Amino acid sequence: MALRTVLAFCLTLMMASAALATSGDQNSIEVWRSPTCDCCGKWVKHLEANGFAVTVNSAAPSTLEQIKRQAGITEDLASCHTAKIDGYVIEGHVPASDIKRLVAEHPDAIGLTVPGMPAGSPGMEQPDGEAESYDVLLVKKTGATEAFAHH
Ligand SMILES: [Cu+2]
Repeated sequence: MALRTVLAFCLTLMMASAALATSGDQNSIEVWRSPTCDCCGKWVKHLEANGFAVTVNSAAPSTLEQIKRQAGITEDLASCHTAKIDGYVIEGHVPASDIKRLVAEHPDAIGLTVPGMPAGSPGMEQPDGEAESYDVLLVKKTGATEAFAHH
């Protein structure tokens, strides 16, 4: 291989790994869920369909509970699955678009939650098309919440 070709190849590799490094933090999301949780699996598919690289961990209910509390998700803010991305916690059926906005805006906060499991949220699609309106809440470091998005 000519030296110039080798150099060009190295440069391409370097650029590719640089691109991976910058997008890695904001695209890689780790999820903890109960192995029997059907809507959790559907939410993971929603994230993958929106370009996230998802790592899924099966966790027993007591472990899940512990992960939520350690992340600052109290019982009234809790839902089924818990995820972490770029230093933030994502609780429940948060739409991928809101996660992308969170990591782009990078607010000083714990993360986002959709408490409970509203019908029609990503992963909670109903066979009859029923959809409730719901808020995505930004959880501040003080534990206070504010509306981040409304759907
Ligand atoms: Cu769910």
